[in-house]
Amino acid sequence: MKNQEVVEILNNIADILEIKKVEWKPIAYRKAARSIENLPKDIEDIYRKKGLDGITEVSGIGLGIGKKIAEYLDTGKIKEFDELKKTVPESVVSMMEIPGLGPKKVSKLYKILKINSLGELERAARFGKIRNLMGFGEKSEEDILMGIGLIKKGHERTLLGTVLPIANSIADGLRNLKEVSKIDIAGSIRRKKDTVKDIDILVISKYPEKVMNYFAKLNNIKAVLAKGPTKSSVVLKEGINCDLRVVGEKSYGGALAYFTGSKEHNIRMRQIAIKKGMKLSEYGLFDRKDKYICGKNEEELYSKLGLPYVEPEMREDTGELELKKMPKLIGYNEIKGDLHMHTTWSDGFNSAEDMVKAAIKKKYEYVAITDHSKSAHVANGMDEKRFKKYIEEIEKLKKKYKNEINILKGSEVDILKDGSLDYPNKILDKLDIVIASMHSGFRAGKNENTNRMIKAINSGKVNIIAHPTGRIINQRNPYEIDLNAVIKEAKENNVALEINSYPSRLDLNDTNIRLCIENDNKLVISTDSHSAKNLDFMIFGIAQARRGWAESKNIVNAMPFERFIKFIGKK
Ligand code: DGT
Ligand code: CA
Ligand code: ZN
Repeated sequence: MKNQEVVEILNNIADILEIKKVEWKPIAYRKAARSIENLPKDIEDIYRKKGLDGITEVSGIGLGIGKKIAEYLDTGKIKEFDELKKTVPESVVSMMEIPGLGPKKVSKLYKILKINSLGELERAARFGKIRNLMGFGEKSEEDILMGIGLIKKGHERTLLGTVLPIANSIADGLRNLKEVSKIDIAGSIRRKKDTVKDIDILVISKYPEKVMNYFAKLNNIKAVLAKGPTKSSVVLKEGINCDLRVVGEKSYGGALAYFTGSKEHNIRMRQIAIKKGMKLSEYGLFDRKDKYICGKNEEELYSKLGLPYVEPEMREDTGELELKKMPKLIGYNEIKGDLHMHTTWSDGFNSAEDMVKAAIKKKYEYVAITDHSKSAHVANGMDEKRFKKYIEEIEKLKKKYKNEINILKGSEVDILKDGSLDYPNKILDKLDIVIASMHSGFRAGKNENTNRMIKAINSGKVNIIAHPTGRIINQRNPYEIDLNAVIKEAKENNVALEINSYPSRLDLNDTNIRLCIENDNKLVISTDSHSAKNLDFMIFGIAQARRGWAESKNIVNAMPFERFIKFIGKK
C-alpha cells in the first residue's frame, strides 16, 4: 500500500513549488494529496488494474499529476521532483518537516537569517534570534525547538498502525512456507505499544536455512544486515528493521516470552523464578541443576512459576505480576458500535450512507455519524443551514436501515475558547449523541485548558469528550491539562472519555486509560474515521484499552444497544 508515500511526495512537491512562489500548482498538488489520503482503496492496485485512467478517475487528480503518480508507482520516484529539490537548499526541505513551519515561514528563515541546517535553526531558536522576525514570536521559538525534538524522536519510532500491516504481511508470507511450523510476531508489536522501533518475528522450523533464504529475498528489503541459521536482520524499504529468529519446539515458549518483553517484565519474571529455585531464560524454565522443566509455550511457563497467564499488552512491569486476580481484558471482538466518524458533510471522504453500510458490514449494533460543527473551518464544519440538511439525511438513513443497524445522529462539536459549545442548545437537543473536543487555541495554558474542558463537561449537553489530550504522535505533544480534574468532572457528569483509535492519536493513551479505570470512569473506543476504510482502526484503540487494563464493563460502546442508549440518555 503506497498511498501514504504518494501523499507525502505530492505534499513535498507542493511545499517546494510554494517556496518558489509558483502559483496555482501547489493547490492542485495538495488537492490531489488530500484525495489520495482519503482514498479507501490502494492507489497502486487501481493503477495496476485500470492504468492511468484509473488514477485520473479519482476526484481531484488531473492528467498532469496523474502521470507523476504513475511514474512514482512504476519507478519509485518522480524525476521532476528530484530536479525540483535541487533548486532549493537541502535545509529548506528539512525545515518543512517541522510542524507549524509552512513554506512562507521557511522562506523567511532561509532568506533573512540565512539558516542552512536544522542545527542552525536549533541554535537560532535557542538564542532568541527568531522572535523578532515578522510573523514569529517567543512562542514560535519554543515550538520550533519542540518540533526539532519531535523530529529526532519521530525518526526512531514508527506508528503501530504503520508497522502492523507490514509485519503481518511478512508473517503471512513466512506462515505459508511448508518449512515453518509456527510463527509469532513478538516485541513491542505483540504488546501493541503505540509506537514501535522494529519488527521481531519468531518461528519454529527444522529447516532454518531455507526459511532465512526466503526471508533475505523478500521484495521489500533495502539491505540485509546479518544472515545466519538462527537469526537474520534486515532493513525494510519502509525504513524499519526486521529481525527473524528460528528456534526449536522445546524452547519456543521461552523464546516467545523473552522476545515479547518488555525487558522490565522479563527481569521481574526471572527474579520470581530465582526466588522459587528455578532459572528462566530464552530457552525455557530450568531447575537448579539446569535440568529442563518446560518451555514449549508461555502458558506452562507462567503456570510452573505459580503465576496467572499475563496478556502481552499488560507485560510492562507496572504491577501485573503482583496481581491476585487478572482483569479480563476487553476482547478484540467486543465492540458493538463506532461512535465517532466524519462524512462528506464535513471532512470525511465517504458519504454518510457509505459509512452506515461499512458499519453494517462490521456487524455493529449501532453507529454514530458525527460531523464537525461550524467553527471547524479547516474541517469544513457545518453552519446551521447545512446542519439542518445533514439532520434530514441522517433521519432518512435511520429509517432506511432500521432493520440492520441503529443510527445515531451526532456531531463532533468544538469546545470554543471560552468553554462554550459551538452550537446553541436548540441544535444540540436535536442530536442523539454529542461529542465535544478542542481543536485549537490550547496554547492558552494548563488552567485555561482545564477550565475550558470542564465547562463543556458541565454543560449537560455532552456525552463524550473526544481525544481528550490532543496529542498527535511524532507531531504534537499533548496539550497541558489537569487530567485528574477532567476525569473527576467527567465521572460526576456521566460523560465518557474517548480512546481515539486513529493510529497517530491513540489518545487517551495507555497510562491515561489506566488512570480512568482506577477511578472507575466510563470510556468509549472510537475510530474518528474519515473514510469507510478507517473503521478498521478500531483494533488499535482496543489494543490501547487493553494496555490500560480495561475490561468490557469499562467501555460504553461494548454495551448492547439497549443498555448503551440508557447510558447516553437524552441530554
Ligand atoms: P521496541 O523499542 O519498540 O522495539 O520495543 P521491544 O520491546 O520490541 O524491544 P526490542 O526490540 O529491543 O527487544 C525485543 C524484546 O527482547 C524485548 O521486549 C525484551 C527482549 N530483550 C531485549 N533486550 C533485552 C535485555 O537486555 N534483557 C532482557 N531481559 N530482555 C531483553
Ligand atoms: Ca522490537
Ligand atoms: Zn473527529
